[in-house]
Amino acid sequence: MIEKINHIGIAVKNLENSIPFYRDQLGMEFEGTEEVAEQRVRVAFLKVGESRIELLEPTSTDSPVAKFIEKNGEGIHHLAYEVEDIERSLRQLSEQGVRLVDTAPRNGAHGSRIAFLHPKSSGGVLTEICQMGGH
Ligand code: CMX
Repeated sequence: MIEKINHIGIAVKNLENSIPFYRDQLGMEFEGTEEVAEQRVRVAFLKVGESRIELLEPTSTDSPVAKFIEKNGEGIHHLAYEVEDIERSLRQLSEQGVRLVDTAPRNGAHGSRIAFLHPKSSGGVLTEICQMGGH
């Protein structure tokens, strides 16, 4: 089902303060920022081989990322795996009893379609599956 690790999401309070470490100190290729209104976050992507680091800044106090930072501080927020057919993957996971946050895909960055699995079903690691392209 899983093709590769698409990205690792890292919750930050402020993108502009966080980008220089990854771009300038670690030397990653900065691919730009984008607002994902549906998730109430602004994201920055930095390329690492075939994968990316996704920095997530909350755009409102009721954003899931704002709640995460309030509870845990800044840090690793989720792992995103790329799948070929997100509807099929969601169906298979649901049939196997995995608890889903999203029963249907929603819009992510870069025209992707994404869905989250509940961390209670995945050993405390918030897990995203994503399919590239599509909207
Ligand atoms: N990683 C691990 N555990 C997490 C978590 C995370 N990122 N976020 C929340 N949790 C845990 C909490 O610690 C809490 O555990 P306990 O019950 O043991 O205390 C439990 O999940 C419930 O957390 P909560 O703070 O009460 O929050 P909610 O139940 O309201 O929401 C969740 C939890 C996962 C359903 C919600 O954060 C969500 O829907 N996340 C997916 C959407 C998202 O994060 N979008 C932003 C990213 C956008 C993008 O990549 O484009």
